[in-house]
Formats: sequence, C-alpha cells, structure tokens
Amino acid sequence: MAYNYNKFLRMEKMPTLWCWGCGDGVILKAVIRAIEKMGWTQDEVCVVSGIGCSGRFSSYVDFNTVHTTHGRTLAYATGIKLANPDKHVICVAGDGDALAIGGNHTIHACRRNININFVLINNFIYGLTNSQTSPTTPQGMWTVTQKAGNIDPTFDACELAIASGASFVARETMIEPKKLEKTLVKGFEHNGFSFFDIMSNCHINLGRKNKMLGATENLDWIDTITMPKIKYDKLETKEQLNLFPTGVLKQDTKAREYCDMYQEIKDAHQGKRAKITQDDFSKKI
Ligand SMILES: Cc1ncc(C[n+]2csc(CCOP(=O)(O)OP(=O)(O)O)c2C)c(N)n1
Repeated sequence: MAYNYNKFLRMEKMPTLWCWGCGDGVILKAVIRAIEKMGWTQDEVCVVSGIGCSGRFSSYVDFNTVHTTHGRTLAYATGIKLANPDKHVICVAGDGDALAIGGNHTIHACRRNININFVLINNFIYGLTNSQTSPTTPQGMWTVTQKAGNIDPTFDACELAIASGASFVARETMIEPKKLEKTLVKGFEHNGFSFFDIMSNCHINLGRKNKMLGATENLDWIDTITMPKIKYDKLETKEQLNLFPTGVLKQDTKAREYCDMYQEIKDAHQGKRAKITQDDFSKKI
C-alpha cells in the first residue's frame, strides 16, 4: 500500500516549487517517514530551514516550522532547542546555507553537541540563485561564477563536522531513500548533534551545465563519487581520492549533550547544585 504523506504535509502549499525530479522531495519524504518511525507527534517536532530551494522544506511540512534567514538556521534552531529541550528540532539547509554563509554556525553547533538533527541537502551548487559555486562544488565544474571551471578545493562536509565535534555524523544519497530513512532514524535516536550530509541532484543548475543532461545522469554521477564506508575503508588511500564514504561515519554516545549541561548551569544559578568546575570536565581534557 502506498505510504500516506498527506497527514504531515501542508496540502494547500502543493505543488511544490521544486523542479521536476529534484531530490529535495525524496529527502522530504524520507524525513517524514523517519519522524513517523520515531513515533514523534507533529506538535513535538520543530523544523527550521534557511533560504534556498532546500529552505522551502519548512513551508511544505506540517510541524512547528520556522523559515529563517540564509545561513542562520542553526542559530535559530539552537535558541529553539535551548528554550524547548523537549521538542525534536530538525534543521534543513543547502550546501551554500550550511557551509558558506552559515559555515561558522555549523562549526559551533557541532562543537556544542546540542541535540539538533541537521539535514544538509548537498546538491553541490547554489540552486535557487542559479549556479554559483558552493563549498562542495567539485573542482573543474562549470558554475556561473567560475565559467572557466571551479578552482576552489572541495569541502568534505562530514570531515568538517567530525573535526568540529559533532557526535553523530552520517552521509547518504537520495538515490537510496530507504537507506537514507534508516540512517535518519539512527541519528534521530542519538542524543547529541546529528549531522547528515545528504547528496542530492540539481540537474537544472548543476547537471545540465556540466554535461549531465537529465536528473538520471546527475544521479549516476553521485553514484560514481560515493561508496558504502565498509567498502571504502578497504581501499588504498590513493583509491579513496575523490570518493565519499556513505553510512554512519561517527557515533560517540559518551559525548555530553549541551541542553543537559545547560540544565546543570540553570540548577547551579538557582542554588540546586554546586557550580560547575573544571574538575567536572577533567576526564574529557
Ligand atoms: C544574506 C543573504 N545572502 C544571499 C542571499 C541570496 N541567496 C538566496 S539562496 C542562496 C544560495 C542557495 O544555495 P544553497 O544554500 O546551496 O541552497 P539550494 O538553493 O541549492 O537548496 C543565496 C546566495 C540571501 N537570501 N540572503
């Protein structure tokens, strides 16, 4: 039987403004299925998105939603989560939103290990504004800002998240929506900052300008640059070049979660516990 998404969608906003064949819709559906698997009610979830094609995500889903400014999703989401630790906060951002203008917020949200689920829709380009280079655009690709080919080295979003301290880091593609759903559930279950790098197509503003004539060619290309971590780990370093491992890349269940620590600070201010000292953290240092 076909899955019924309508309960979680704002049907009055349909059809979406996304291009035909865009991966954003596939990712949106996987997120909805993962939320339902978690048993979260609509009222318990808050979806925060930025500006871009990916930013439209929050307009279409029927949860508590905030459509924020470009690059600032995690600043809003952090405030929302700290004020409402009982809510499940899902943040959605494009690669420009998350890694260029919002790069600083991303680093610090990872560092704080706050229990937010960060869905990076990585289509390798600024989609909404028509093909400017983003931090994940592969070198050599045509962009409207680098018409002779992009010379900027490519960011590995997951390596950035791992190095910054995110306690759950995973990469998937929209080519395998079921696998994506399962990985989303694992991250949603995790108490800490969950970072999902989800590779997706933008056949209109990246693909067709780079000899990938349709959505399927764009997806084929994503398939060639990704590989399950278990296989990837068996390759020689030189064979790993330009390949991105998929699956859960990091999970640290011992890292302290920020809202829990924030509660301790509140308790200390209210005299309910002793002040927090360096000794409380000495094991980590
Ligand atoms: C402060 C600010 N700077 C620039 C813009 C213009 N702008 C809107 S969306 C966008 C980039 C979109 O690319 P990305 O974040 O990768 O999302 P996508 O559209 O690909 O989903 C830019 C530069 C803006 N709205 N606000």
